[in-house]
Amino acid sequence: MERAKALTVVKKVLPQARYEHTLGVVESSLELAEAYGVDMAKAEMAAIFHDYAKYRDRDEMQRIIREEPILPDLLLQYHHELWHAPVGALLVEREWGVTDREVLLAIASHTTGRPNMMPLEQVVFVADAIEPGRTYPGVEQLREKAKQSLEEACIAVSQHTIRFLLDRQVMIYPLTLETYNAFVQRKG
Ligand code: DGI
Ligand code: FE
Ligand code: FE
Repeated sequence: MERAKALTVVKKVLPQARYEHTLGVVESSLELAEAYGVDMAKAEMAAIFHDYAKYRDRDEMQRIIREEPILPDLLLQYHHELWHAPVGALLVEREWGVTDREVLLAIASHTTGRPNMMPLEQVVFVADAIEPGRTYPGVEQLREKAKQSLEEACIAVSQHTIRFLLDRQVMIYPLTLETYNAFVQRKG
């Protein structure tokens, strides 16, 4: 799909602020892809669609998770914020005919990461956290990390997410922890 067409598609399903976040993720993904030798067209497509399902009806997402054997039912026991990534990948394929497995994987893993994320997934995972519109405390350190090492940046993003969840005393999805463990192990 053309970049312009993809942007039109997501603009229709996202509120303005979320659309602007998406443009930021596109910008950061392109920078990271270029710096780390990742396919820039794929990075751009995954970034454009990464939050495609963010505002989908919760009951609809629940039904999709139940119906689709490839989506783990375990998701339903955790916060609905986790659903839009895997459901989004599925819907982007189903509704817009995006078939590139790597692009779909990058959309699916953008919230939790996953242990063996390929560089394209890492790019979107990190870009989502550091795009220019993000202003939370610590984002500047994450941006610096991302300039030095993509894998180190994945650890830092995982670490930041887990710390955020612990502080709020909410349940941590196992894959969120598995991502952190795998990247730390790989580094050592
Ligand atoms: O969609 P975005 O807001 O751009 O960002 P995101 O997809 O990375 O994350 C959405 C939310 O998901 C964020 O507020 C943190 C939350 N989240 C990430 N991992 C977990 C989680 N929430 C729970 N309860 N458990 C997790 O493991
Ligand atoms: Fe998201
Ligand atoms: Fe996002």
